[in-house]
Amino acid sequence: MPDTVGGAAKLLVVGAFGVGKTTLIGSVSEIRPLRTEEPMTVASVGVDSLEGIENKTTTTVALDFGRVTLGDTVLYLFGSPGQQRFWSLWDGLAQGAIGALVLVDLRRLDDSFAVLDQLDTTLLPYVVAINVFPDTQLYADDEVRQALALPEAVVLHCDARHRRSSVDALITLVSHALTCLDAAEARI
Ligand SMILES: Nc1nc2c(ncn2[C@@H]2O[C@H](COP(=O)(O)OP(=O)(O)OP(=O)(O)O)[C@@H](O)[C@H]2O)c(=O)[nH]1
Ligand SMILES: [Mg+2]
Repeated sequence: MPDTVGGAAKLLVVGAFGVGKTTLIGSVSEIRPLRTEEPMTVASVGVDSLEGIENKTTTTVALDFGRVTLGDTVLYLFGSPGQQRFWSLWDGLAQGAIGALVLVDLRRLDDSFAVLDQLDTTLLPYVVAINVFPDTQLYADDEVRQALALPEAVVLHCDARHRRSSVDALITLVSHALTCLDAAEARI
């Protein structure tokens, strides 16, 4: 790595089907993101709901990968597929990560519970990022925490299409992950 790089960290971007994971990694990545998009076919009708995301024509079948440098730190971003049928990939994706950004679509909040359960198996620190769509009804952060049954969770709002907003979400995640790491070290 060049001398200008002070450190590097791996982050996960997770969330239910169609919440904007690929969009977020694409909006922040300084390299052309690696994508594994495949067209959605009639086979997914009735399985993957497109309610609220009617323009979506492809889905991630393995992972997204991107890179962004913030200050002197390089962040490697790994996005997971949204559907449970692809979750065998999670173990490899989570290895070595310091934290996870959990993207949530408040219009389809129920879809997020399975992701949060899966995330629990990794023991990674995470923050909940509400990806705001035009018809998203907004709630206070405490209401979101209550609805997700996560009273302690860090909650933020973002627009995954916009770099600044996505960068802010990642900064919040890194800061939270480092706080958790410090707390874990202090306990040793
Ligand atoms: N209005 C709005 N649309 C968004 C936003 N983020 C994503 N979209 C749209 O929502 C759709 C889903 O985005 P993706 O990035 O493919 O979602 P994903 O989570 O990667 O989906 P899967 O990998 O299939 O689970 C796309 O049509 C995006 O253009 C957002 O912040 N606002
Ligand atoms: Mg995707």
